[in-house]
Amino acid sequence: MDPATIFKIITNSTWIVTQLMSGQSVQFSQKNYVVQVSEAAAPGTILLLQAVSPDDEAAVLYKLASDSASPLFRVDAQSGALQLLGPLDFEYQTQHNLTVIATSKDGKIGSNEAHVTVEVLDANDHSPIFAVQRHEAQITEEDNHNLPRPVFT
Ligand SMILES: [Ca+2]
Repeated sequence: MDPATIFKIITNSTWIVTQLMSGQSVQFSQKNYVVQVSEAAAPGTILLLQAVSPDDEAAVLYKLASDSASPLFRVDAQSGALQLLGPLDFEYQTQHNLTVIATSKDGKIGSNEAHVTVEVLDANDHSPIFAVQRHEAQITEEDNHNLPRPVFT
């Protein structure tokens, strides 16, 4: 066999393998997602992840990777909705990095993962502080001189 033919066979095999590999796993619409959420946000869906299986577009299940387990987040297995479960705290953590895994329901097709960066936005969540700690005024009950008059000046 001449070298050109051998080269052609190798190239074709590589191409076929590449095609099989890419065609046989669930594919996310993006490899990396970034979402910004205010620390004042109420619990609920903050992002919708989307992955398709080359076999059947509906047969994809989503889950958080075990190292991304957190009491603050969950991923809905069916819809791919990333949900916020509790309050975020910018002062405590400004960013959360999560890995979401998509698998095919029948398990015949390879799973895939996407990375989600949740950026926490600061909100003014401190209690208001009065410059003067106590506001006091004395009003004498029977004193009806110069009314009305200011109590605080
Ligand atoms: Ca804050």
